[in-house]
Amino acid sequence: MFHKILIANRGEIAVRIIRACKELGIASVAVYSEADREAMHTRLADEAVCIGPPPGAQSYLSIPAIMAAAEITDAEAIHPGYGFLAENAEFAEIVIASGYTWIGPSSESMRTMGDKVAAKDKMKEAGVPLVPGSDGAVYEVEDAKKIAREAGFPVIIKASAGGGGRGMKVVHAEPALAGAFNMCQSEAGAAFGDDTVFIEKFLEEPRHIEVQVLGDTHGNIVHLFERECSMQRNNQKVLEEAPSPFVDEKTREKLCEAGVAAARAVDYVGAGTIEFLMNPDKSFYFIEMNTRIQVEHPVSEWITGVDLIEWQIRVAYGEELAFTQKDIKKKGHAIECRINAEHPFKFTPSPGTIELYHAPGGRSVRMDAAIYSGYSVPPFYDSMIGKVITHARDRQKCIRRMQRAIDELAIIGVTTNQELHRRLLANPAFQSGEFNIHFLERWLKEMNA
Ligand code: MV4
Repeated sequence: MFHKILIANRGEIAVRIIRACKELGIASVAVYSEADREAMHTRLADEAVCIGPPPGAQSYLSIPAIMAAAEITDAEAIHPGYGFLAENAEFAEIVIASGYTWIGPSSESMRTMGDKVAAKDKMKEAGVPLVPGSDGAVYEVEDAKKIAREAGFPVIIKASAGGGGRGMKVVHAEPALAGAFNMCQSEAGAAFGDDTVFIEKFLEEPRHIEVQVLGDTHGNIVHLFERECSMQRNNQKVLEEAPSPFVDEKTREKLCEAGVAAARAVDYVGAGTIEFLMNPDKSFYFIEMNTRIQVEHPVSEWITGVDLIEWQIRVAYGEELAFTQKDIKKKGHAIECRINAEHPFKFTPSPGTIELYHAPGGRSVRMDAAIYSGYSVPPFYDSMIGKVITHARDRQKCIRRMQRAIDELAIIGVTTNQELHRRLLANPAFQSGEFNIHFLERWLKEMNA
């Protein structure tokens, strides 16, 4: 096994990875910005190297600074976590070319999935269902019109280099198409240095459901069932759960099989997520693949008993998965509430010093966070400061347990979205499982009105 791993990240995910290293007997190296001298990941790792000034671009996104830290500490492998450089194929290539192990998929997998047109091409070949629309890139307004008429309005124009909600335009009728098409093209060129766009039928009331997969270097790929991720605002998930309350066993089988087929199509190694949109009639379509560990991975860990970070490390070392698909059983229900340092209804960031932190505990409650009493939340990064995860035999018990955990959580000194979670967990639409990607934004608007 590896003797030493460098974690190219911060916050709760850096802490999660350091904890996994300790349990595997692997030494950990934290990298930290000048704003993170007192951060939890800096303190918990066996070694810590300062990599630059607070802004991400000068620290957690600085490839030279991170490579230098790996060299001076003699680390053998680099775990990128999520965000920052996690889906940067060039970084993965530099890591490998410099003689380190990349704890993640091949740079080829990352590059294919990062290019949404190339990704959809591969998925088509693999028989994974795609949203009706253009077969590949669209370059001319006239072609865009033809494709949109065929698919039927509304349509959505997406940047091939975009993803995660960036570089998209919805068009409701033909008169708006040319303007939106040209705008999407030029904005994509400016934002990503690639003006390639494609067109899909716009699904109006879908759910966002994703499949967790795990592959090794021996050609084995398994899924860890699906996660329901529809509870979001501005493309930021707020609460996730597994399994999805909307997915029946027959749909689950097809969905998870499609997830494995998608991963197999790019010879996927490591932990990955296939995102699908699911219509009210339960038809589902691939939209993109995330080639990294995700924030919400603990809900999949809890319903399957698989430690995803441990297996990311093991398969990166070359180990074969110690279980097959039939060994992976789905047990009970898990929910994750993301705790953000922000106003619960205005969503304005609230950095500052945490005067008091008390984590919830008790049966089947997990808190993944990187905070402590006296810690100052820096203003330079994401507002997510932790996650509460609960598990129970069924969804209703899991909701009750989460309500209890959210009530127990105490964070004083910075404003958090704890009250949003309290209201959401009590909401009848959430409790019945009848919601889609629009629910949260509509509900917030309603509450304000
Ligand atoms: C869509 C869509 C409707 N129809 N594609 C947004 C994030 C990116 N992963 C894809 N997204 C969407 N693609 C078609 N053909 C609606 C969205 C979308 C969305 C998807 C998942 C979660 C939240 C969302 C919020 C707004 C729009």
